Amino acid sequence: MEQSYPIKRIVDDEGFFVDASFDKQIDEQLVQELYYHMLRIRTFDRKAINLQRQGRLGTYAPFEGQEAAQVGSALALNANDWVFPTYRDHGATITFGKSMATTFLYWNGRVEGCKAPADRNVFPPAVPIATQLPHAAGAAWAEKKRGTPNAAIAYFGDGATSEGDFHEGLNFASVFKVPVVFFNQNNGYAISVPIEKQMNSATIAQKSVAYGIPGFRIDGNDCFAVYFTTKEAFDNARCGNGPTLIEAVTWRKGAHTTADDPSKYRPAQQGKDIVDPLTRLELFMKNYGYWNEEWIQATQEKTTREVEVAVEEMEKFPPPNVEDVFNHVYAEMPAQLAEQKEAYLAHLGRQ
Ligand SMILES: Cc1ncc(C[n+]2csc(CCOP(=O)(O)OP(=O)(O)O)c2C)c(N)n1
Ligand SMILES: [Mg+2]
Repeated sequence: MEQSYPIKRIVDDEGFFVDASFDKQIDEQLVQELYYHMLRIRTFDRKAINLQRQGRLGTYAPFEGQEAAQVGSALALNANDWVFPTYRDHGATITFGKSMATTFLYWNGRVEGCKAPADRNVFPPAVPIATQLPHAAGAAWAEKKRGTPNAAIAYFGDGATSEGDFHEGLNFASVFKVPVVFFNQNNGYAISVPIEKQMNSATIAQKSVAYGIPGFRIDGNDCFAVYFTTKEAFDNARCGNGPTLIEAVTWRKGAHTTADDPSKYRPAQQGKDIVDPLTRLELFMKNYGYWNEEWIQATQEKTTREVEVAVEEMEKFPPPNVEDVFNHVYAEMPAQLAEQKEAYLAHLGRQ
């Protein structure tokens, strides 16, 4: 099966075309868009880790290493599509249009951080693994019934394929031929569990056969392979051809979250041979005449500034109302909870 699903690449580790037929579809605008967004979310990601270490942000799930998978897929969407992310896909949601300040708020435990921008359909990150797959199938079904050209994307990890919701989402979507793209980021691990202990099949892409839908296995660190494959899947979805399963093979460079220590379960050398997705795009830019030192410099300054402004915005946000923890659990507050609320407020000296 690994032979039936070889990893598709457009550009190799040295930044040279494997498939030069794509040359005609790649222009400066696309290259710069991919680079800008990948650098932007990397800057966000590294800043978030620093903020967490300084006690200015809660527990955070980093995505360094997965920038090409997240940006390449998000740039293939239309503004009216639906995005169903996990807790690791804020690179994709920021690229799609969720603000960085709102995303920081989410990682500070603020309910306001779950809010989608007015002009984008972005669900809050799904923490319960794979629950967003049936949601995405449902949203896509609704769009199909309404007769719109809109589609949905469900982001999920390798570990999510072991959940019942994976089957339910793919089965429903394929039976009803709904416009949804199941975008898997196979980053090798589900917390400390390596993929080979997670499943018995050689690839995730081959699971598409069971649902009678197209499946692609791509190099998730090749932003062009991700972008063009996701675009093709969306074109198909919009034409009424139903769902696609994409397995983007990538690598989580860092920890599962800031509360995790991967040195406890990952061999030190593992993943060291994988060329960083941004480095790969830089090599491509140098090889094919897209490298422009001035533009790179300006983009670095711009993204650094954007992240700084977002941090300021997050830190200026009014403090949370502690009563919210109690107020929004039940329509009518049970006596026991009312008692706990009263005791807590008294503890804070507020009663
Ligand atoms: C239903 C459910 N079971 C268990 C967990 C605990 N959990 C949190 S993240 C995670 C691993 C998920 O791995 P994967 O799907 O590969 O995504 P990744 O974190 O690698 O992006 C688990 C098991 C959970 N959040 N939800
Ligand atoms: Mg994983």
